[in-house]
Amino acid sequence: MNEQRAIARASRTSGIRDLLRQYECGPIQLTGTNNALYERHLMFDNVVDPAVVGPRERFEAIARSVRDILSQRWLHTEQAYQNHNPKRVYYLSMEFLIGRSLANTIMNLMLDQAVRQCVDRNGHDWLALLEQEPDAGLGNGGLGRLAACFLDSMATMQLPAMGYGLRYEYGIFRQSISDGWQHEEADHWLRRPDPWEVARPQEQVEVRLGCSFEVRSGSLAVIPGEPSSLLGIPYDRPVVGYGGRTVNTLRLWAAAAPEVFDFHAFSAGDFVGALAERLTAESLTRVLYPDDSTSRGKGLRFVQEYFLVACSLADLVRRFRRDNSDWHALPGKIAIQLNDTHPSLAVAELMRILLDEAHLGWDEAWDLTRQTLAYTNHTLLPEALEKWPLRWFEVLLPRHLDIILKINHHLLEEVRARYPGDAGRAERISLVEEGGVRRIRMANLAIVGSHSTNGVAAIHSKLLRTKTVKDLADMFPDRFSNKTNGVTPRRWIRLANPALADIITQAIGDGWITDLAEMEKLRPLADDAGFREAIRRAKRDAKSQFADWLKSGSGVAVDPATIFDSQVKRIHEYKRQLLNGLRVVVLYNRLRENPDLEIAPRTFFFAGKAAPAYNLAKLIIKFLNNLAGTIDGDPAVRGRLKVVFLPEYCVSLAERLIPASDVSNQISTAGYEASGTSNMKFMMNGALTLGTRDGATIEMAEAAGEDNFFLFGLTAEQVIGSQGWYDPRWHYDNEPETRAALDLIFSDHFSRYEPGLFGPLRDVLLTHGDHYRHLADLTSYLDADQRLIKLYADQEGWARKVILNIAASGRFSSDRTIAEYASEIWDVRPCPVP
Ligand code: 26V
Repeated sequence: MNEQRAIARASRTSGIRDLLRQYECGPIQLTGTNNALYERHLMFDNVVDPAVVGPRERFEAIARSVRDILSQRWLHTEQAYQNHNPKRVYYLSMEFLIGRSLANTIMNLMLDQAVRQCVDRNGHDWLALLEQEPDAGLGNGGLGRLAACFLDSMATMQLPAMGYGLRYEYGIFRQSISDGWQHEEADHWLRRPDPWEVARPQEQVEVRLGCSFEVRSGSLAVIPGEPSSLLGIPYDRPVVGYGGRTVNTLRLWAAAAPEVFDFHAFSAGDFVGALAERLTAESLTRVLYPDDSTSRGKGLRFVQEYFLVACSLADLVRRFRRDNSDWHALPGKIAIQLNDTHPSLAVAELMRILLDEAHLGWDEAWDLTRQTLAYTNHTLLPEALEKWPLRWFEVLLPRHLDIILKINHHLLEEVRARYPGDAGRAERISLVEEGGVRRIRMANLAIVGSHSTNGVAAIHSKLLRTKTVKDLADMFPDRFSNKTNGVTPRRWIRLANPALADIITQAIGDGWITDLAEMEKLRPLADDAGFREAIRRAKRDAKSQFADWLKSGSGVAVDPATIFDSQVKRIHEYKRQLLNGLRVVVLYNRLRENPDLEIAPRTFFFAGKAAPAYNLAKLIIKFLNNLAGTIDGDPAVRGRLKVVFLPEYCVSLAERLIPASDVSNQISTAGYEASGTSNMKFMMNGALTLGTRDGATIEMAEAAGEDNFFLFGLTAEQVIGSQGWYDPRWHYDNEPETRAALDLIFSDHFSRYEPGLFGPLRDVLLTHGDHYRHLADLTSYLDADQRLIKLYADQEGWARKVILNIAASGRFSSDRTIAEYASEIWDVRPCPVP
């Protein structure tokens, strides 16, 4: 922690102002006068007259000007790393959910004041200009957003780190809602030139595959036995640390066909065929897989994962070899973190490089591989644990299969030696799942082939160790640890909620921005009436701003005087948006039964995407939308209850909604949500949590004190223990409010023109055993809700708890998480850029 504090202090002394002094165009000339950076970009990049440009050109010109300012610093950073040759971290991830970059980069460069002044002076609409930037939606949800927060923390803490990912042309699909149903549209976020990326074709790498591909009637077909190769073209994006001293790199790979033109096919008249090959190669990185729980049958996804691994390892080994002649130095110079099993082919690829290219012996290669790699698990859902058919390895990666089978051979020998006669254990630990289709278990490969395996919250790490991969944890207990997730306070407080950030800074100084533990200093201010009023005012303003934005963009009117109660995340049965829906139906029933009931008026916000093939999740979206429609149309509850399903949940929407929320719903079935990270963002922004004892919510409640949380429901042990006997019918038969809510839904009250529409919900909740325990938790959810509403009536008491929550949120900064990875897994230290 001391180290983290020192880093924090160092990065606060602004390096960027020195830089600007060196740079010919200081901040004042960023826009405005002749010859300023901005106008030069408009003139020379876009060839437009600055007097008549639209907002998109303005956005591009400002972004390019900002990039100019940081580019020198970006070069210096890489030079410092080359000069000092420190141990570096490489974060391999199939997803980086970055969102927008302009305002965040300007903030981290500490140029916000200067840019705002210039923009205002020119009479431009800053907010409209920011809206021109598309979200870089290169991820599905928590796992991808965590990777983006980690990059921010690593750069802020001046760690020599780099992210590696894929340059998807299409990010997570765009969601629209029509007649209550989700529709997916392609997110062509790169349609316009992206001002942040720098293509580096001179650093391309070649990836060899054991087969070829062709496009047959729209899908990719494999031609076995015909080896082929692909090119990986790197596109670099700057990652500016807070204070602007370090600018790290996120390197995204795009696939391309090798430049060898098939002259044979060409001269045989197959010009189109030869070009089609190019298109086939390029299609590999075309699109992000939008299903975050299963990869079954997705051959293209398997090739994508190998492509990421092969390109990144080739690149980082090339960099390592430039400065180090001895392969044995590898783990002293490089730490590779695998973000879930998605890049876990790295185990076999690094072995291949060390065996076939470095010509090391097996034992040496194995040692170096294990010491270099570390793996993070992000889910215990069995359907999300990757297992790839062995047949795919045979066709595409035969050498990797040899290596994996040899690793397995050694592993099973060790198991048999340590546990003689325990065939069941050997079968469970094996890297190969036998049965109809033989598959490689990627989590087992990642655990066996690395020196560290971690979960992302205490409860998750414990369940991982004691349940999901118990046999491996028994065998290698020292490899397992916990690293509770965190989020960056730069984007999630300072950028998203500047009014709150200013109030906090006025009270305790600005040290919290890079050392969130300082939030503790707010604790005594819970008893300060003036501070409580300031906090309340910030929330009121954020709510009004959100309401204005919603009204102007979509026409939907919400009342900022109502309690804003939010649940925003991917739609999944285990996250239980349906439980939240049932709560709303119960509250609605109470008002229908007793129209004079005094209740605090409330607005319930839902947002989130369903995987395109997850029909039940899509039906849940439809249900929530119908609930919204019916409640809107019912004069009995008008002005007292409102439900809003916000379409197209993304980083930018989270930045608007979270600061405006009073209540955060974190209500997964205990034991299923690995950590959650929106829970932390809500806490920092002064929302109180209604939640189950799951994921990091448990640690958040511990930090704030359980009386400052609204916890309810079964614990993970109780969920596991209820497996033999749980019967949702009991709740239906014995709880009048539960029964009335379900009866209302199944009477088609919310589906008047679509009778029977919600039959599948009845099946899930009553007929098929309610796997996720909705009915078991509904009454205690309502009790917790009641307690929360009671507190809301006492505005001073509410503000007190809000402050105590913000004060306790320090532990949930991704800086703390990264400090733990750096010292306990990576053994890397900051490398300050002079
Ligand atoms: C899995 C798959 C399966 C193959 C097809 C594509 C795909 C894409 C993503 C995933 C990952 C799902 C795991 C995940 O996102 N876990 C979330 O990680 C967060 C960060 O650690 C954590 O806060 C959430 O609780 C956890 O659900």
